[in-house]
Amino acid sequence: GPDDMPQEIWDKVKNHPCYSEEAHHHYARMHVAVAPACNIQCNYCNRKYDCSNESRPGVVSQKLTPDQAVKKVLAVASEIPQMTVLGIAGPGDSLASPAKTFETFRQLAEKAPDIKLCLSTNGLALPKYVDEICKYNIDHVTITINMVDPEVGAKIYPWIFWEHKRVTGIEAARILHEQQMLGLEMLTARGVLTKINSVLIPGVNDEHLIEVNRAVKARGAFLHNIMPLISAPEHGTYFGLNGQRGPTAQELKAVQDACAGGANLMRHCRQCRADAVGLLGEDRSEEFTLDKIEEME
Ligand code: CLF
Ligand code: SF4
Repeated sequence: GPDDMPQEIWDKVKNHPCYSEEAHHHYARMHVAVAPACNIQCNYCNRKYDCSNESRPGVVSQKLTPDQAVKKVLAVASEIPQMTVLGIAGPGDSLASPAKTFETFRQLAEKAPDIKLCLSTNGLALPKYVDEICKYNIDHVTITINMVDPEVGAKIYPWIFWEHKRVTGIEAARILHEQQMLGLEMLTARGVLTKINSVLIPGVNDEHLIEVNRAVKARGAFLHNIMPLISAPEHGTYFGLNGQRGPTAQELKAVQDACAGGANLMRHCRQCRADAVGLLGEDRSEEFTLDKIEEME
């Protein structure tokens, strides 16, 4: 609340439904699915569906060009005045399609300067784009960080695509880890608010997430969102097909409680889709499909 943080930070969080628990009752966010590609492979991903960095896996979003996305944001903003935040969270990684992501943000910064801009990424390409993030006044960045130890990372990420080559194993996890930490430090230095998402994978990183919480707090993360792995086999992820289960509600709470006193925890995440529209947990994306927006004009 306003009593326990500096005014300039409160100004950034007070109407962001993900950064303020209170704000999520009153303010809405929307996502536009403009970023189709990805530069890493997570064992909890099925490329047919939305990125699980931020989103509920197993949901197919309507992919948009930057021009279509901007049109949609302006249409939603005129219908839902509580819509304060526009996020790009997939369906792949926002920074693996940088031209599409930043063209969308560039147009919105110009045409809808009151809407706050938000982006979610796995962090691999983050250091490279920090300048561009600051250029469009993107005040909020989520990085999915599931480990700070490459040995743990090797169980989550079979490969990354780095400097035009595929890199595998511990080396891949080490590079990803270094880029995530560097990207987080750079954003903190520039005053961008960061949220860290961690996917809780029982038996893989459950005990390790306390170390993740400490490491991100030390680098200035504003919030830590520990999300349950959703690995239903029908979604066809590597984890799902190999019998990896998600955590129970009690296991999730136990890890969150063990992190108490570290980086602040977000506990109201609803694992949105990459084209979500509305209050958290109230998904109005079906009202704003492209054909319906064209009818509104
Ligand atoms: Fe979207 Fe994410 Fe920005 Fe929010 S969602 S890009 S920070 S505007 Fe929010 Fe949805 Fe949870 Fe994400 S409830 S999945 S934390
Ligand atoms: Fe899939 Fe997202 Fe991981 Fe990329 S970052 S592999 S889209 S879950």
